[in-house]
Amino acid sequence: MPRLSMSEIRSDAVHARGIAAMDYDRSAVTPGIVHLGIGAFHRAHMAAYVDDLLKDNPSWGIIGASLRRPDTRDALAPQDFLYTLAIRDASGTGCRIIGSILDVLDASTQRAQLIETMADPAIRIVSLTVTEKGYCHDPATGDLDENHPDIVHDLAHPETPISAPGIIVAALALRQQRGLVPFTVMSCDNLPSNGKTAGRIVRRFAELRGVGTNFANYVQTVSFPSTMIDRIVPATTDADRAIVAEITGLDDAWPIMTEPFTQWVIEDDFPAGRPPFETVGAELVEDVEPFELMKLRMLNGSHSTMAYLGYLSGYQYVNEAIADAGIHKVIHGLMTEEAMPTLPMSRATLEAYRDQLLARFANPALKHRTWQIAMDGTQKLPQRLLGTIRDRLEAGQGIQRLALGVAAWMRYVTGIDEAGQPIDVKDPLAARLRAIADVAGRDPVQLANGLLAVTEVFGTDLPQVVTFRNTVTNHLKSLLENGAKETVRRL
Ligand code: CS2
Repeated sequence: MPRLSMSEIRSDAVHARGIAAMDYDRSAVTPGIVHLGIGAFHRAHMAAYVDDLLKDNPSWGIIGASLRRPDTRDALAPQDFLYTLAIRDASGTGCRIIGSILDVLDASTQRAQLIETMADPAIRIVSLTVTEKGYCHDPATGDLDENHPDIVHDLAHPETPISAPGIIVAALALRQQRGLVPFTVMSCDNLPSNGKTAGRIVRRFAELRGVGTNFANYVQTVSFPSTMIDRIVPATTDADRAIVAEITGLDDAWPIMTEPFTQWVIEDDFPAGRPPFETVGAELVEDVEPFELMKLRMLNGSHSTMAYLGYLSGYQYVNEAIADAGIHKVIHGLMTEEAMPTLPMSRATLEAYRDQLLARFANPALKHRTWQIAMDGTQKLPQRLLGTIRDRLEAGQGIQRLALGVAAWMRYVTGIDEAGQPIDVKDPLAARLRAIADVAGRDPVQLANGLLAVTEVFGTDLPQVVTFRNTVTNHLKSLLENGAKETVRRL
């Protein structure tokens, strides 16, 4: 089978299959955006929006960068950085070829080139999907973690940074030296007020780097619009590669599988200019926060709760978990009774959003693994479940289902499943969590106490709230004694 490439997509065979591919002249496209974290999520979401607008706005091509591994570059370089986006649901799979990514740099071997590219006057936006942990922050407070090994490294070696804040600040310093206006930094990660968080972290890093008042003032002028980004993107498998090859007749080393739904809400604050994102379906607004809160608390809060309960119940995929009547009821209740009353939108809007989410979770073609979502719980819990819990406790309201989500995470990070088999817990704090679990054994009180003392997750306030501590501990006791399915059934 021929490899996907610019010449292959012009072939009659591909035309005959009716595969949509770039309605623009790719050779006329020039870069305007550098994207840090060129993973599956970016390629299913922002890169597709940009692909839609290049026809009329060819100066907004994307240079992608991966901060840790060369795998995306290695997969895409031999295919002219093209890839297939496969959109799947029960009715079938539709493929299109995306060409908006013009190059991919691997920061670990091409760092100088990446920073130089970011300092190019043509680059007006630096966007990010580096995942929660890529911000090197304390998830509970949202402040830069000054003891984070990558930050310690970057402060000692500011010219050869490895962290996202370090790379951004190095590029900004170069732009300032050259008398260029700064680029806009657009976070596309699942963090509360992601723009504000990115801004706080970059400014603090710049301050610690200490390159003078002028630079501090320059960094103050950088804008950090917040965005709410939404599309479910499971990790690509070999089975997916085979499905895509069968449809397109081309060998794509790294196609991206996603759902039909997509949403992007962007704060309109781009002093250095931006492409007309609104012409391709994005919503440009003054304040993204209500949208972000709704998404984090309803979609992501449900996702994490389903991931832990589902995994422990033996469900490999989200659609299997949500098909379980007990889990469905917990998730429906978590959204309706516990999350929705904390959100500023109208009841009708929230109900429609909830129903749409339940249908999206049930998409049988997505094959979204519970294990994938279970990853990095320490970075996700604060904004997905704990913020909602804080608001409800303050208002004297119940937290049964949210607390079950937290307890299921605690049970999951013990690293042993209900059949006594090891769980591959992926988390920056995995070793610490495991050590706590090993000391506590199967004692729910000790386990809950040990994990609640992880202040990066729970802060210093929540562990002191007796209702919270007791509700979580009772659920954890039941999870350990009766298992996840039975605990869900009883709730
Ligand atoms: C998921 C998200 O992996 C996860 O933690 O909850 O990636 C989710 O699929 C996206 O936020 C959907 O927009």
